[in-house]
Amino acid sequence: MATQPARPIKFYTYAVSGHAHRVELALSMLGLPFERIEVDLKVREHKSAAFLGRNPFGQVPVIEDGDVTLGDSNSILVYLAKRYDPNGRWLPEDPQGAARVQRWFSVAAGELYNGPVSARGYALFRNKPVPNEVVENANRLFTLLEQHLAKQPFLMGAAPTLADIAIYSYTSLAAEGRLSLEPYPQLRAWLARFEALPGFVPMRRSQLPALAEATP
Ligand SMILES: N[C@@H](CCC(=O)N[C@@H](CS)C(=O)NCC(=O)O)C(=O)O
Repeated sequence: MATQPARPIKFYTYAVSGHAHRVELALSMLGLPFERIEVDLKVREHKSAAFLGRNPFGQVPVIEDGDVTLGDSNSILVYLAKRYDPNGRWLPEDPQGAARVQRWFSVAAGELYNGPVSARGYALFRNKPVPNEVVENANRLFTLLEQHLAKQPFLMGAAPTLADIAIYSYTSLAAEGRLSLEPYPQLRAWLARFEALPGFVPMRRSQLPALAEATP
């Protein structure tokens, strides 16, 4: 199996998108060459005919790797690991391991989306109070993660996997949704452990102040 693409992977992104940050983490942690292409959500470039041709859902992130075009962060994570991580370090092949990673992808698209992602949408992009229900959703998830990470260093056990990448970005951005991680020491320790991994890249923050009107 090729462990490097023939040409740099094209990575369509938006600087403050946590979904896109997941993909940037995977590209970087797998040591893959890539070319960043900024999609300006503020001018609705993601709804242009050209971009809809790449992703009919009109969302970042998207990658193009040779003749493969893919949208959706979690599906891109699976593709990159299956194609470029021959040892299955980031995505176990065994039925139970694969299913457990998928379960965290479901959490990323479900509980994480309805809690921390949504809170950030209200607070950062719409400058509105975060509804109590969203705060409760987030704290329910953080409590569950806190208990889970008290037993093991990473979500799947001793080593990091795609599950950690899928959950990391928006959890680390909790404060931008006016959510506190103060009551969750195990969760904060996991964030620090993840940030110490080779290839870790922080989200690029430089465009943040201009973002109030850029509603993902
Ligand atoms: N399921 C998608 C969700 C991606 C997503 O919500 N992207 C946002 C930016 S964080 C976006 O492009 N929003 C614009 C829109 O939905 O119109 C994924 O996991 O990649």
